[in-house]
Amino acid sequence: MKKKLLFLGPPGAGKGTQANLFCKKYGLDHLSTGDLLRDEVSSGSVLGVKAAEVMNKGELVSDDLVLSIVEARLVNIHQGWLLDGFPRNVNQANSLKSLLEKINQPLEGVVLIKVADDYLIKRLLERGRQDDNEQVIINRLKVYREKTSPLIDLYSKQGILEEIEGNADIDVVFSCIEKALGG
Ligand code: B4P
Repeated sequence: MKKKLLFLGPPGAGKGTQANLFCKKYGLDHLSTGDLLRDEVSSGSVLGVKAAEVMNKGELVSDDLVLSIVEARLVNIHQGWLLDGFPRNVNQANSLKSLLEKINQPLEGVVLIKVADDYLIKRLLERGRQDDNEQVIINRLKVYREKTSPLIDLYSKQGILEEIEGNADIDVVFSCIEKALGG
């Protein structure tokens, strides 16, 4: 089973849901930039207040902040890790590449979880997090298409991309991911 992984997909595709299950079963460290940013927001720090403003509009938080959070965590993990929600644009992907070269831990697999927009909007409205209202969701989908989706081509060209249909029961999606990663 591959142990240095990245989960990619539109907002609400189930990256967090699947990453949690996968990390529990295979003992990987789950590094979710969304969760880490929400922790920063809850702490009430200056950075957290800034991040909340951006997240509540459905925009991406600054690359510098996200990168500093990821780098601080990743350098201390040696068993295996799963990046969830990072990278989210080409600049973050390039920074990740340099970081992984520096710590000599090459990326082994990228899982793209695909779900059509109609289902995503419905799921996120049902979840009802602070940034889950219709106008913000539509902006998050736009940001995903413009900034994150170019990464699909980038990882596909590297031959490490696995595409998974995410519009199915959670356990069915999980089995497909396991199979794709060699489980
Ligand atoms: P994230 O926290 O990454 O959240 P997400 O993309 O909205 O959701 P995810 O795909 O993880 O869906 P989940 O499993 O929860 O990002 C939030 C914000 O943080 C971003 O908009 C951005 O502002 C900021 N941010 C994060 N990373 C950043 C970065 N690298 N750079 C800059 N900014 C960054 O599932 C969603 C719902 O669907 C849940 O209710 C779940 O129960 C349900 N669900 C899951 N799988 C299902 C299934 N198979 N069937 C039915 N329902 C399902």
